[in-house]
Amino acid sequence: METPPLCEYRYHDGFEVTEQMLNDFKEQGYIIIRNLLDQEELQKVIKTVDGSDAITKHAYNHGIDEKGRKFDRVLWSHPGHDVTGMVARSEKVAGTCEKLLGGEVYHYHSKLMMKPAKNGGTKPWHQDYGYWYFNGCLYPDMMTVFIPIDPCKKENGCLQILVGSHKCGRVEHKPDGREINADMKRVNDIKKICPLIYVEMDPGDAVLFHSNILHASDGNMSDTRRWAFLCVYNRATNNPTIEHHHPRYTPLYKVPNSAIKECTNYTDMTGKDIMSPKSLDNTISNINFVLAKTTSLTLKIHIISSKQIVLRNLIPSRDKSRQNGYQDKATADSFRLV
Ligand SMILES: O=C(O)CCC(=O)C(=O)O
Ligand SMILES: [Fe+2]
Repeated sequence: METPPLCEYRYHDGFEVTEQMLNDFKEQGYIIIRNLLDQEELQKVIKTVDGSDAITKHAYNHGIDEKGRKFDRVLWSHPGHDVTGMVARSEKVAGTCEKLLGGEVYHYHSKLMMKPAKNGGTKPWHQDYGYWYFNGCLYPDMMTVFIPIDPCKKENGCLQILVGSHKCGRVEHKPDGREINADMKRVNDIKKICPLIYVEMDPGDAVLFHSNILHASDGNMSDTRRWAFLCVYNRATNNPTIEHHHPRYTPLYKVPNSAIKECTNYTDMTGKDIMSPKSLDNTISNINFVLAKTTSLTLKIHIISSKQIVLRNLIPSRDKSRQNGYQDKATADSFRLV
């Protein structure tokens, strides 16, 4: 299968979402916008995420891969009023997503994905909607804007995408022994028809992708860490039916792009509602975090309410009739947590 040309564009003064961009997003499931943030904006974002511990003090291990490598993240519900919040509220980020999704969006969450150098973990194949479906989001009218903080290249585990795979619909997600991710048999079949691309980007570039696109990233054994800032949006018309750990419809106060440069708040994270993975009985970050903390395949997961969990048996089954290998009521419940 030939690698298709990238659906890539460059940000410039007077940037507009074109018919071609809409068509690429619809048909291929993603677009890349080079230089979405200019140098000045990017430096402000870097100062906010890396100039103090205001954000990184909330980091937790998002998963340990089969080679023991780790991947940390910080996740927050609302944009807040610091520089990262201005980016998430900006016309060029949020407004572009509104055009691509065809209507008003709200901020579903943002996150800093911190893949360390030398020992950075993988993110296995998944669709974001593979998780968000279980949060009561009835439509896959959701998307992510992935903005590298560091160069994201093949060597340090950049994002990989199966082009056009969003058209395959929601793929089953199930525990792979470590985490809950897409059914690899299905992914391998999809790989035969949807070309795999490595989305190599420089800091300030962005890839905007549909919630049903299959994506993954490799481990990082290189000397360069791979951090990225991701903003996630949901259509206002897709208010989740379930109260869960990400926000239901909350109007997004958008700002002009100039607000990014005008913002001088690098440290006050008030209003972001940053997740604390330490409080299992309040907002648990996600099931992959829980899985990462356990050493055994025998897990106990119980959801007492949308805000309280304990572990219930998720036992690998030897029973051939349960080909998934897991008892699945708990699996379905646990998806709500991602
Ligand atoms: O940062 C990455 O490599 C992938 C992150 C991702 O896909 C996610 O958090 O859903
Ligand atoms: Fe993802």
